[in-house]
Order: sequence, then C-alpha cells, then structure tokens
Amino acid sequence: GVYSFEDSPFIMEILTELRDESTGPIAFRKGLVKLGRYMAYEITKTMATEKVPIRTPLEETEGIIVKDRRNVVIITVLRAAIPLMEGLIKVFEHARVGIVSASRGKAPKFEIEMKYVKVPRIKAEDTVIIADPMIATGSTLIKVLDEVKKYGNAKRYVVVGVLAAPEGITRIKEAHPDVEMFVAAIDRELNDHGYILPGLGDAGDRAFG
Ligand code: U5P
Repeated sequence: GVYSFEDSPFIMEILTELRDESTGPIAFRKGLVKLGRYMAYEITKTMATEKVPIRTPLEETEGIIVKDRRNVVIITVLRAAIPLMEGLIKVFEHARVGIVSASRGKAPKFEIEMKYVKVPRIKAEDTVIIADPMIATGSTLIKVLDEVKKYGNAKRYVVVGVLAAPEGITRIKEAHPDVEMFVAAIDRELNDHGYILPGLGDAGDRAFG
C-alpha cells in the first residue's frame, strides 16, 4: 500500500515550510525530524498489538505493547535521510540502523552509484524501514532495496519519504511489489532533470548546504 497524509493539517503545515525556498537548513532539518517522527507513528498504527496485564498504583488493568516496534531496522540513504532517521528512531528506539550511500547520475539514465553499504543482519520478524526524503524516478530506492534484500528476508519493507512522484511509485511497485510506502504527499510530476514538481528542491542541499 501507499500512504500519504494530505488530509493531515499539521503534516501539510510542516511540508509547506519544507517547500518554501526561504526556509533555511536549520528549520529544514527540524521539519524532516518532525516528519520522521510522525511517519513512525503512522507505521505503528499498522503493527499488531498484544494485550499485557499491568498494575497501576491503584489496581490491576490491561495495557498493550506494539511488539514489532522492537523489531525494526532503519536504512538511512545518505545524506538527506539523516534528519528523517533521527525522527524515526525516536519512535523505534530499539532499531538497528544501516547506512547506504547513493548518488544519482544525470538524465536520461539516472544511474545510481552506491559506494558504501553497511546493513545489519535482517531477521524474519523485522520491519525494514528505508528512509529517503524524495522518491523521484525511484531508481535510488530500487537499487537500495535490491541490495538490502541480500541481508535477509524481512517481514515487511517500508519506504518513508517526504514527497513522491507518481513515476517513482509505479517503478518501485513494479520492481518490488512487496514494498509499502509512507510519504507526506504525492506530487504532480518530474521535470527533465528528475526533480519533483512542485517539490522542495534537492533535499540534501536544503538540509546540509
Ligand atoms: N532528489 C531530491 N529532490 C528531487 C528529486 C530527487 O532531493 O526533487 C534526490 C533525493 O534525495 C533522493 C534521490 O535521494 O534524489 C532520489 O532520486 P530517484 O532515484 O528517486 O530519482
């Protein structure tokens, strides 16, 4: 499934600030952290819960735990996903974290160069969350998913981003039909250079200069 949050006013306000060209790197990174945390909350809504007996200072009652919150691997696609990961890990505080570097070549081939891959071993009960703020052509995430799947078979593969273009969503679904996507919004289209329109520009440059 593909989940986007255009009907969430708070998320759209954060996205508005991220899109605004006058937003500087400090506020941009803060916005990404907030979005990461929010997306993580949304992902927990899709995880199974277990009832547990507990005692308050006053009486016995029943509570819940989200068991799979403890079985998470986050993959950070350098460098724009660093603040997004920081937000995700506030909710998935037990997460093991992998790092992948990916840089995209020029149009029309948009070849992806991956120079660094460090991924923890992935177990059958794991939810693997891949953080990359922009799903443009989808080439980066397809390559990252190809690579990450070599480290074990996870229960779920979830992509978390800020914006996605329809082309990117279609291509990822074709290459990896088992992948779920959580993004703040789905934008109109890509331009000839592979940038999302209206978009927010280059997420790495906006966050880190
Ligand atoms: N990217 C942006 N802004 C855009 C489009 C792409 O920053 O408008 C960057 C993202 O950071 C991402 C990569 O890592 O390019 C994704 O491109 P693609 O492989 O999905 O085309």
